[in-house]
Amino acid sequence: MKTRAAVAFEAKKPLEIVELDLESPKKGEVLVEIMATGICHTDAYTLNGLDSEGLFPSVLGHEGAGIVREVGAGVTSVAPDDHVIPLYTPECRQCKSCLSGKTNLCTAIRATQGQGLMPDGTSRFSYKGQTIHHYMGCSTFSNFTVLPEIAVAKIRTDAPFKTSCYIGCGVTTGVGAVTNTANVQVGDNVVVFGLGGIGLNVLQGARMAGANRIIGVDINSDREEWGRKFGMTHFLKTKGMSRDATIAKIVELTDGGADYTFDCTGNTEVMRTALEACHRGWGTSIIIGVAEAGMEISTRPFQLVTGRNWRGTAFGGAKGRTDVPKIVDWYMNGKIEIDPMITHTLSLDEVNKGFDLMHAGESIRSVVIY
Ligand code: NAD
Ligand code: AHE
Ligand code: ZN
Repeated sequence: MKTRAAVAFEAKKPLEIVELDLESPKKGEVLVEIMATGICHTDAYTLNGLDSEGLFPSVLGHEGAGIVREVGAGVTSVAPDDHVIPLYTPECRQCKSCLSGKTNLCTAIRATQGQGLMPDGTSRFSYKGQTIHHYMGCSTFSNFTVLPEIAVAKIRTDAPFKTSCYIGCGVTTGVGAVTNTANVQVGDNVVVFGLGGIGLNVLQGARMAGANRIIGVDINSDREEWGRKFGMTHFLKTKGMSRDATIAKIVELTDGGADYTFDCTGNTEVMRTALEACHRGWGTSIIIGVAEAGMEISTRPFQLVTGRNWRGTAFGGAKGRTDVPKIVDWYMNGKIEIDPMITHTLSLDEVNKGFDLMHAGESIRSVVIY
């Protein structure tokens, strides 16, 4: 079949809207009509050539919601007309990682996913006979996409696509980092570095968990108003501030350092600040931000000797097929908010504008509606 898609033909070039050929779903795969997709900073990072796994040409996008239109042989867990959210972190429930109960990082199809291919080692997308790669196993910047069955979460049919697509990455990543990875407790002091599409969801996760002080840190002062809407109690504008001054201010506000800090910037200097702003003896810093290829983190080992912990999280530690439908329920029951964070809705033809708005700091989430 044919599908309209925004294709990343080359790094650092705008996406091009073209009609692609899309093969039918093979064994264990499903064809999904994407109804809406968010634009996450990770899409921009890959498009800018900063991802060590980045492949071109490819169909980016990994924050979608849609409807199953066809299933391949052997598919049992979803059927045509089911509403689904694609999962860049699948959940096979059979691999060593899934069975360990210790991680959400299913390894069943990770190798081929990182090569921009379906589990059988081939792509379903092509353009004028040339192979186009999948991205993060999702490729939601295509109106129709093919996904492995283990990489879709079936969700309730009354959830709007425009907002529930955000649960495919940003919402789950931010809220899950608090509830699954950190397990923030009532009364904990929390600091969130970077109040964008992910950081605001960490804030609302911390509010939901009953955190005491919830400190937001950003270089963009417009983010103060945004943070306060989602539970932030204190704001620190760090543009021009040294690491030591930032840490000193956080230590003062938290009576010795934070119980939990979260990096939602992808900046390795910020990651260090976030670690060192943790409380001596127990504070934990969680890296959410994705750093560009070649970057490394550093700190004095003494920071860890004296009890600070450095951790990371992907997709908020969520097991997609199990947890995503529950997060959709949280949204539909008013336990978490999404609507105000969708600042812009665009057509597929306007997708490049979504990247421009992100880079200009003018959007929280832009969503493409098909
Ligand atoms: P975004 O562009 O919406 O927000 C980033 C925010 O960080 C902005 O408010 C920006 O002003 C702020 N910022 C930038 N540099 C800063 C600095 N030096 N100090 C303080 N604040 C600074 O991006 P997003 O969509 O929220 O994504 C945030 C990061 O999380 C990205 O690196 C993205 O790739 C990553 N991410 C990771 C996962 C995961 O599973 N681990 C999931 C989604 C996104
Ligand atoms: N491919 C990159 C790393 C990119 C990365 O860390 N991706 C996150 C999700 S970001 C979503 O917006 C992730 O899930 N990582 C776990 C995984 O298995 O990819 C690189 O550095 O090579
Ligand atoms: Zn993302």
